[in-house]
Amino acid sequence: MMLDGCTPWPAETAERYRRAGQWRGIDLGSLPRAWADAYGAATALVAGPERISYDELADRVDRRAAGFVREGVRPGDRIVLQLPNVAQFVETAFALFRAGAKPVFSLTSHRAQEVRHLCELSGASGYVVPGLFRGFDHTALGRQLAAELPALRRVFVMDGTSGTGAADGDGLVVPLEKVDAEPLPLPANDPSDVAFFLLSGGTTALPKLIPRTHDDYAYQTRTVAGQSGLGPGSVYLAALPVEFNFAWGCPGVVGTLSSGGTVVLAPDPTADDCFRLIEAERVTLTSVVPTVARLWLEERQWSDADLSSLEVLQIGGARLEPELAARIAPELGCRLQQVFGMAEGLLTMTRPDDDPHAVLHTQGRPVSEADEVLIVDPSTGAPVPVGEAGELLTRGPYTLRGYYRAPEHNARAFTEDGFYRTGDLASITPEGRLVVEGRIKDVVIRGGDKIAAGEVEAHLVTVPGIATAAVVPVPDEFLGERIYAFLVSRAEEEAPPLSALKAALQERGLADFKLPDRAEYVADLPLTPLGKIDKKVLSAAAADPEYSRDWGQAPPTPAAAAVAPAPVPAPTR
Ligand code: J2J
Repeated sequence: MMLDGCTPWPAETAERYRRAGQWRGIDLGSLPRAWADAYGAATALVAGPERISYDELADRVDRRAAGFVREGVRPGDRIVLQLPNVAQFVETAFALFRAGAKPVFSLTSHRAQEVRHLCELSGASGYVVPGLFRGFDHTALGRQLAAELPALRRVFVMDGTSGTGAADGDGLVVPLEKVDAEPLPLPANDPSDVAFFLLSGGTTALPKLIPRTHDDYAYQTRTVAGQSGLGPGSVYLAALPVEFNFAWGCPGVVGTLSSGGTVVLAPDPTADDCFRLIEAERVTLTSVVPTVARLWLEERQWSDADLSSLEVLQIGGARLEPELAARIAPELGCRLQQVFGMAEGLLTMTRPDDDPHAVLHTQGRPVSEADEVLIVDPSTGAPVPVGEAGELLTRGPYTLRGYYRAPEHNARAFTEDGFYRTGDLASITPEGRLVVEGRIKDVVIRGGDKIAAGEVEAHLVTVPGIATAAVVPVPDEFLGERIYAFLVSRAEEEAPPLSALKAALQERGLADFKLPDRAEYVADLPLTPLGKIDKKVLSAAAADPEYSRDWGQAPPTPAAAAVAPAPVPAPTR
């Protein structure tokens, strides 16, 4: 039985995946103990000065799971999990699986807007926070949300950090280290039920939740780990935040642990930290977004770190320029693996035996023989000839059949026969390799972070003085894309400058990575023949200051006033 609000695979499809051995009836909560039985004293996790064996990890997971049960966490409960790359992330996620609860993975950069939405949508009964982290008081946010949302009964605060009113005895705030009790015999999870929720990169004003089942995620991680040749000698560096599907399960943390390897958690993806860890821990595999790869290449010229252990660098999450791709092997001394993926499911990767041209210019083949991929004309839905670009549609044993509690959106995001409309434009080579050509979804991919234009627009129009807002990506050499906002101000009211807009959005509690990089006021917005805002025209205008802002309409009304861009921030991924 699947959790209410989720869409199961049709029974005969599920049966097919079981018969083919893709779904093997695995409960993610049982994995740490199974791994301990297989790999015992070997090092599972390296986090800061700590080295945690498989035995120790399983013991901690058992104790924490019992601790959660003692704190009132019940099977089926949703718990928002917002921790950085620390051992507690891994321990807590598996302890929640073990207790039958369903973690909802949140980014540490999420603020009140995002976390409130995640708590509300999931009906979360708990929120796990890092206390005071990078200057933000997550415990205070937890208190505020608990006051607003009756379902939210506990805020669990990570060990060793502080925050407003941590553990002051009112029973709401509980230190994570106290979530610890004598192990209990706990019931197993139904492998076809939801294990946890990932956040969608989104296309709508409100982010969506992606239910991932025990069986589908176990299959994804096992398959990718197998294809990546992972084994007990492998050392995976989690350079990206572990709540990102790429770092958690592609093969990432879960795939590496399933193979008896060692996971090294990097506090952030900077070259300084990561090069030091690659050298010290003899890392063999890591995964980054193109922006991080570019930073590493720049830094490589100044660093004498020994990176000779690194065999494979996976790059994915955003378009990889062939020019950057070509620099990886010669300058970092490792093999490049291109990865195209999505929290919703489908993963494609280049393989070790692919010819060099395919590795540089394609995103490789789907990881499962059961992945079904269609390229269709976005307006008619008809398949396009091989080699031509169209919208990528997919279904398969680890691709969702519906977002959580989103029936109306699901009716648009899936075809009647269950294919997920990815919103990506792609083509397939005659050899069956995917080439990402662009996208039709209304999303900005800024250094690997996904920002739904509609979400930022919905916040911008709440700022006094703003009548209409349209957000589009603008190409950027360093981040790939930046966020460009076209705005129409209200007559008689002062048009707020970019700094005031950002301050207003931050004040509303929107995560920093979603703030516009540039704002331009225009007299009106261009419309398509159907009367929708013409984002193609706006994207062209954002990229070219000379582009006429009269949008081909008469009479021309310039009134454009560009505001200076922000300084380059460090990428969060
Ligand atoms: C162009 N665009 C890409 C690529 C993803 C592995 C790797 C990435 C993700 C991920 C992931 C791209 N070239 N190589 O979950 O396990 C864009 C597409 C896609 C969206 C999904 C994984 N790789 N993209 O990035 O859910 O637009 O997952 O639909 O964050 O990123 O974003 P997300």
